[in-house]
Amino acid sequence: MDTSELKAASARYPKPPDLTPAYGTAGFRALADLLPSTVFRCGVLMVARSLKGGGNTGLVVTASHNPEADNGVKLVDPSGCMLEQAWESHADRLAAADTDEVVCAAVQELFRTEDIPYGTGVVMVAHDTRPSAAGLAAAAVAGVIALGGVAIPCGLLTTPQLHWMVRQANASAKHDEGAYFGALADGFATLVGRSPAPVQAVVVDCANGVGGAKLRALAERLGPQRLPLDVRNAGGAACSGGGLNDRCGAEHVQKERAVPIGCADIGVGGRCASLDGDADRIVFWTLADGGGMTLFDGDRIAALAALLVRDLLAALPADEHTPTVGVVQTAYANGASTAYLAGLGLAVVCTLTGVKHLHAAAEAFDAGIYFEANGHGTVLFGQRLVQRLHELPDDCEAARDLLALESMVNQAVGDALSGLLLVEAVLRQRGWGLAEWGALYTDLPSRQLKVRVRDRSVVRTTDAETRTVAPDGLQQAIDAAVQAAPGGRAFVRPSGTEDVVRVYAEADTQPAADALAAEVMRAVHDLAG
Ligand code: NG1
Ligand code: ZN
Repeated sequence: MDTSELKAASARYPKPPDLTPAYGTAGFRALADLLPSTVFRCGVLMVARSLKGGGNTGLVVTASHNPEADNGVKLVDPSGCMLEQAWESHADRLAAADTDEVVCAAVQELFRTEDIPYGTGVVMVAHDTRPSAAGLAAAAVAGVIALGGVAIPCGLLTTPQLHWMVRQANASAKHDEGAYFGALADGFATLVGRSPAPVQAVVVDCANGVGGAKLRALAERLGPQRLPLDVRNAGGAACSGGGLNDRCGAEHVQKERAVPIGCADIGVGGRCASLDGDADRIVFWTLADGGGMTLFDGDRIAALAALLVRDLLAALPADEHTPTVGVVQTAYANGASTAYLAGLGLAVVCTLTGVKHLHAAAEAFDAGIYFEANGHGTVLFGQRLVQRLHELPDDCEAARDLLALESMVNQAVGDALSGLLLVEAVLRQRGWGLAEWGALYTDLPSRQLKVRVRDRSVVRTTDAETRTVAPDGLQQAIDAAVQAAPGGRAFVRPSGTEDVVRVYAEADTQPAADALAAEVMRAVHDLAG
């Protein structure tokens, strides 16, 4: 393999000497200024992945819910899903190479160990709205070209749009943005039928990110008669004082339970939703009498999706194979939601944090519903079920609705725009408002905190991240704090996207959950700080 071109191109994207990037929960993230070498090398990697997988791959420059000064890169496999986990170590090795020679050697080694055929790999490259994004996307393109690949520049897209496009492209299906909006809007139209649109618009806070412009385009496609939307914090000129993810967006609302900026005029009972910076997460919220916020998180979206899927599958004609349905959560799922889903008679599975883990577990079912509490998730339909739905007669309404759902809900990855339509469709079909949705179950009071420590990797976990095995004494301290809290549950884990250790606590009352979280935070400070 002649690596002279790669070496010369790599020299234009030198790695900062002290930087050892690590592939985290969803790719690489760091301050944007540190990232050109990492993103260039990811461009190189995704050419190799394309050659190995025999289809287009994708790369999107984004740091999702992180602050505007950060950036990152998320990598898309030929299936449209996130990069195969076995390749994360290849990504780490390339990103950490200290010299251009080591970059070339790592690439040669990759081709050898993975037995990759030589050829022309194709990588679709997109980016979010961060000021650093276009420059970093150019670094990715340079990486693709340096390994003889073809880069397809896709410009400004949400992360789930790029995943969807890669999946469609490799299925030789229409994969332009118009086809994406059409799939979502047509699926929604079928699911809601001719039922009248609500009078009150849904207020959507777009975190001043890429979701703003994309939601506007979707709203136009849907038409106000189908779903009236009031788009806020859309970025650009419509930006209401804050920058990307600054005091707004899904992360802010879910973790801080605080009303986003730009939404101060929302009255009691208004139906609101917040997306994150790259529009792969959505949570709903409203203001209660007395001003407090009521949050409808990913767990609650999963509950709605589960009801819909369960009822539609039950309405199909009997078949010798009864489709399996499962719901996948993480340890951050509220305990009350887990109990509710289990009470519906559905299989409930708990995986590690990060949608790559949830997605893989959901694929084991004919219909697999997965949502992280933070609002990242989707509903997956297995091949066997989709084929059966297509074979059923046209007048089978349940099959028609399930196929509409499969088209509306992104099959590649969690998608905030799909999530918005999913919630609206289920509420509309059932004639429910937020009150009925909220009455499905009562959340256990919970609290999430972040702790800054010198080296978060000293915290190591087991049992789907619910227990720590290091540092010494931490789990005993957590156990003691949990014992003392009525109805208590708590765990800690190092974040894979931020330089923090996350603390989660649940208890019978909010003060008890707050106190438990504070106690666990102190233990992390004392033993891991
Ligand atoms: P980390 O920072 O590893 O906890 C966060 C979310 C994940 C996932 C990723 C990717 C929480 C507690 N964690 O990961 O669920 O969404 O970001 O964006 O919300
Ligand atoms: Zn995101």
